Amino acid sequence: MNDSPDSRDPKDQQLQTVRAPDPAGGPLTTDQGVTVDHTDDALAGGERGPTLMEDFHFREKITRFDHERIPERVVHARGAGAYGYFEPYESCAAFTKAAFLQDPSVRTPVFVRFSTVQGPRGSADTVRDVRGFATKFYTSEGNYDLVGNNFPVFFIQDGIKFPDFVHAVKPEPHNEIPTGASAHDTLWDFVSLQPETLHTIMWLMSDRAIPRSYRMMQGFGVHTFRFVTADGKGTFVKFHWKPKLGVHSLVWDEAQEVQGRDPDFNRRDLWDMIAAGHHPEYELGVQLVPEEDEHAFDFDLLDATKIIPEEQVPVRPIGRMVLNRNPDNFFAETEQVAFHTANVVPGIDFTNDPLLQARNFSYLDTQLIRLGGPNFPHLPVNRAVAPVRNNQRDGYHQGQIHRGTSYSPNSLGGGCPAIADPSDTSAYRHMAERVDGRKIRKRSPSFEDHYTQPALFWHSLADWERRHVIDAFRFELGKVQAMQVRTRTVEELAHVDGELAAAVADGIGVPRPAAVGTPSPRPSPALSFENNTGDGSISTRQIALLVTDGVTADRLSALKDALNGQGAMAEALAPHDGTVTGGDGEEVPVDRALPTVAAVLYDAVVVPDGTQLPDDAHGDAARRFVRNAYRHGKAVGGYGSGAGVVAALVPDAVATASVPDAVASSGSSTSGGSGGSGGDGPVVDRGVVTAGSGSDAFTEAFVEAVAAHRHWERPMPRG
Ligand code: HDD
Repeated sequence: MNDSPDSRDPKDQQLQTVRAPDPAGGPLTTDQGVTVDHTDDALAGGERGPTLMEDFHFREKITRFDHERIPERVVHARGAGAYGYFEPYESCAAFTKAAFLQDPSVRTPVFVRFSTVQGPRGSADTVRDVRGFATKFYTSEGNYDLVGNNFPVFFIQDGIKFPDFVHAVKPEPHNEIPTGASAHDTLWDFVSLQPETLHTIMWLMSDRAIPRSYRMMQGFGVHTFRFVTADGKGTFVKFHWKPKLGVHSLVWDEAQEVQGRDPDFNRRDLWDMIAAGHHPEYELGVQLVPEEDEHAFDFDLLDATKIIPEEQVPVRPIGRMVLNRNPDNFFAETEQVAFHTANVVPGIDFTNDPLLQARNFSYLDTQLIRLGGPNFPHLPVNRAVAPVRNNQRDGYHQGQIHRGTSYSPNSLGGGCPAIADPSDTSAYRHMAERVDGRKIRKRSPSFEDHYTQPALFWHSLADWERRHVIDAFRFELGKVQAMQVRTRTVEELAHVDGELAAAVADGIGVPRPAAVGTPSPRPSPALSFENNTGDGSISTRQIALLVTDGVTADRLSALKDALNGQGAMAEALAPHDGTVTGGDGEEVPVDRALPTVAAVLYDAVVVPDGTQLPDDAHGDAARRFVRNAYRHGKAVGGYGSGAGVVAALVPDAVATASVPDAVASSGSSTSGGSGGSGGDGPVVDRGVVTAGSGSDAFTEAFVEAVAAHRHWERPMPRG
């Protein structure tokens, strides 16, 4: 919470008026404000007697507890939220009159909720899944919700199929297995029968589905929306969020281990970074298509299973969003926030995308059951900053005291609230799009091509990304019991790419499908991770420095300072908390005890000069740490005697090639001492950086290896 009233944004000021009184301000009370002096024993008829009905404090306390839970979201139940602001780079008046997109000096408060889709509230963060990326802009013209995902496409084309899709992907109905995962029969049964899912399934099998951090993934509005100018001119628009830190993923093997080591991995990361002042930042970009070009594409703009390749219509940056404040209370804010695709402001309108049209019904409907009635817009996190005046009344949990009449027109209430004057350009007016047609239940033929864009995605990936996609298909389908479902899915994949289908078939024990004509569209480089690496910094990267008694203290602290100076978060990990004794007898502070963490929770590791890895459980833990970091493609560094330790731990191909001569001989796993002499290096091989001493050159090379995120050329665990 920002406690300085002057620096609070308008939303924070509003929230301040409803923050509960300071608990330190007086004694415990009941809900009625009656002071309580004893809350550990219920009122009873005698020391060993029955609890008395008249104990109103007991009854109130238990009743309130019994009613603490509300239904979780039917999808996107697991999430994490944060406040922040959005500011446009320049006026967007040429294509939209939306007030929050006009003035670069005006910051609009936002609340963002990130989520997984399939799992329940308590499920793990690092499952293979789509991530929700929902933003509520508290604009001066009312709330605007951009309820997007980290994929630019969706599984189905018409919202009427949403319950079918969700029933298929959710845990199986008889045993509620698996939690948070799509690797089961019903999802793949649905996919194999519903080719429109294929494009999004390709994204789901890619590393996009296991983001390293909510701060390192893109967001997409998915649908084609409409911008509208003050003079009523419409332009089709697709929204893109691009993270400043680039798009980065975990390795699947690692993601699975993180589920056990830290099920809160992504939400903890978001919270900790905001708390530490490393505010996540995203650029908002738009793809704009003039109305007259509506039919200029070989797909339908209204089809949410399609992207507009960025090479065809470039993404134009229009502003940035910074998340800088953690909520005060998870339930009150992150759980009770209610997004709705129909929360739009003047200047932003819908299209006839049938998925969007369905959503415009579903989100309002779901909040009524989830939040218990129609007054959820008054919940603090949902309240608009813009003034709200209307004749909506009563209902459960009415939190406001309305005065005067509640109908329109009225004369007794002075005609208030007045209807906006026709000349008032700030009023929301739907675009007067011409609608003309017969009532019909039929998918447009322009939605029929289900294979070209999955193939476009496939052909746009780097080799290592494709390997991961194949492995993911093999993993997921390998968990499917029904062989006919495996076979049917592979037959569908053959329409995307023959080699992909064959590679998957070989892994899951079904025949390779017969060759079919697969499309080979021109790749879209923007789809590959390799072209979304961000600012190339090591900001917020978690770097483990493995230390023990004997570590060379001055080099260690120079390295730590250098890494932290570039925004990384370097931590000294030792077998125990407290301090270790450096080579010259100095006390070296320990940030964390090694047994409480694991390599999968870090982005990189260094074995500094002087660190001892004896042949015991502590040494084993440290060795496992280095090997795991290596296996998952992370930067691994060693200098002085640490270079030898690294050499002994990582496979020969890397180690012997990369360790400077001067230190190769000191490379036993129990080596200590004060480091190598001469032949300083550094030597760099696929992200393994070794040097005779911890010089600035070592730091520089190591920073570069960390900035690369992962070194995919290394052999990685498959599956
Ligand atoms: Fe949805 C939640 C994103 C299609 C019905 N959806 C929800 C959330 C996100 C999305 C990010 C979580 C919001 C939060 O954090 O509270 N949904 C999408 C995207 C879609 C999409 C990007 C396709 C482009 N959704 C979709 C369809 C329907 C729904 C087609 C129904 C016809 N979605 C819901 C819902 C949820 C929801 C049932 C559950 C909780 C909630 O709304 O508030 O109404």
